[in-house]
Amino acid sequence: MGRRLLVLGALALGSLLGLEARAQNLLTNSTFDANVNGWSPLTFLSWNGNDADGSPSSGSAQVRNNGTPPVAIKSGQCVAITAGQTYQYAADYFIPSGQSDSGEADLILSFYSSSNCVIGYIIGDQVGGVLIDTWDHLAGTFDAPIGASYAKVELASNKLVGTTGTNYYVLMDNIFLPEASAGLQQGLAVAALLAAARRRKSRPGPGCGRD
Ligand SMILES: [Ca+2]
Repeated sequence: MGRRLLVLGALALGSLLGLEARAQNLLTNSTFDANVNGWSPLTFLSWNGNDADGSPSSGSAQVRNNGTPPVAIKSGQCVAITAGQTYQYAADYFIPSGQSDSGEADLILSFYSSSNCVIGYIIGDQVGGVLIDTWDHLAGTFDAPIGASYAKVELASNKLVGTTGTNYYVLMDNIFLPEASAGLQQGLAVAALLAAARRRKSRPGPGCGRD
């Protein structure tokens, strides 16, 4: 039985890793190939030709912050999610040097019960980075709480120290919020396969009483 379970587990893991690789991004215009359409508000957002992967045919989103520190300026997308599932979120960021203000690039994940992602806030999570003049990666994982039906992913230019009115800005690219988590689905699928194998083992059919 041990060998059968091992094979089943390996097959399940292989197929599930494939699922993760194919996981659909719930966000639109996440690589900013030509513009920043689809993100809101657009007031402090503009397209920048500096692409995280160095692609000449893509760019990134520039998030400007001319507020009085400490203050974060954000732009995001609201998408439907499933309560109880585990969600990963990730992005690349770049903070240019030579700015008179200092801060960080933040990626924020917030869960809501309402479809407008304005009212019905339940809980949120965020990751941030402060490296200068290099593309760096941000990533986090969070369980969608009971009662949540929508999630908002926001790009934020977070000015921590500086002067009022100065346009501190960060670039963000490759924003990723995959569909319901591979991790949890993988665990459930493996458990189901192992349970099925155990049921078959305990209910021998004609001519197959032993493994
Ligand atoms: Ca890009």
